[in-house]
Amino acid sequence: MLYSVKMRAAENGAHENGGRHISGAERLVDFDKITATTASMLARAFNHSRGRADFINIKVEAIQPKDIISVPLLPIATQTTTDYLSGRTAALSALVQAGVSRIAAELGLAQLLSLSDSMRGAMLICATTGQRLDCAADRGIRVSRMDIADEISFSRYLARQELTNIHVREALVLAAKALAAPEIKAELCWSDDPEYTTGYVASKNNYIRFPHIKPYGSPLGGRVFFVEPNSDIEKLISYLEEHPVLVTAPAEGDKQCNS
Ligand code: WAQ
Ligand code: MG
Repeated sequence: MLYSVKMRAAENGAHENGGRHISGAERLVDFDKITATTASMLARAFNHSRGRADFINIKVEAIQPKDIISVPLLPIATQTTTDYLSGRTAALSALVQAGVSRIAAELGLAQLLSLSDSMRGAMLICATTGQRLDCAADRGIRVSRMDIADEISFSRYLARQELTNIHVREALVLAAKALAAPEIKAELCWSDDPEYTTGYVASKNNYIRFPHIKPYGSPLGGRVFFVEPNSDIEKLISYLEEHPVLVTAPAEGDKQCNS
């Protein structure tokens, strides 16, 4: 049996009472890893570069094994740019390449940039019109109940590409779950951790990293999912929030396409 372990932390009270989002995390772990997982989530919430959490919610729920689906990791590519503005221009091109209309890509980026502070979840935006589709306002939709299927092969896979940090590990798992939804065409994301300037565009074919996509020191980050027009939004939200997903990394020797 696997257990979903979720953490969300805020400063100046709970999120629902207007507290500022500090940190969140979600895992699917075996019973004997629950204690260690919650301890490391607490440590993370209390030692975060965004601020000092005074509200932490940790939720543990058993997951029915029959409900779990497997999805593959997306191949990783990196596009280095000289500064964050050209990083954003390159990210817009990647979104258009993924089938998002130019206007929707620009409106998605603009909505992310116009946030006064980071949300704890993601915005759902129409991939054709750029219109916001969810009603989650400043909260956003939080993707949950996902993890890597095999920690050791994932670590080896990342080490071969000289990627080791927690941001990339978690983002790859989240993007793999999100892009496995038929309704999601592409994702744009960068971190709200002030010191982490790398962001990415994920599509059905790949996960393209942009090492400079925001100014160093900015606490403003976010996520936008670009959604096919006429999608069933409630069904998509229920998949993102509730459907348990394990992500599989390619085995050693498997080729990855860095296009
Ligand atoms: N579901 C939906 N949105 C989320 C989730 C989630 N589980 N977790 C975070 N977000 C949103 C939320 O608006 C955060 O403010 C924002 O994303 C950034 O979250 O090197 O670390 O956890 O390849 O700070 C990307 C690049 C790192 C990784 C992203 O995001 C790489 C990152 P953070
Ligand atoms: Mg963060």
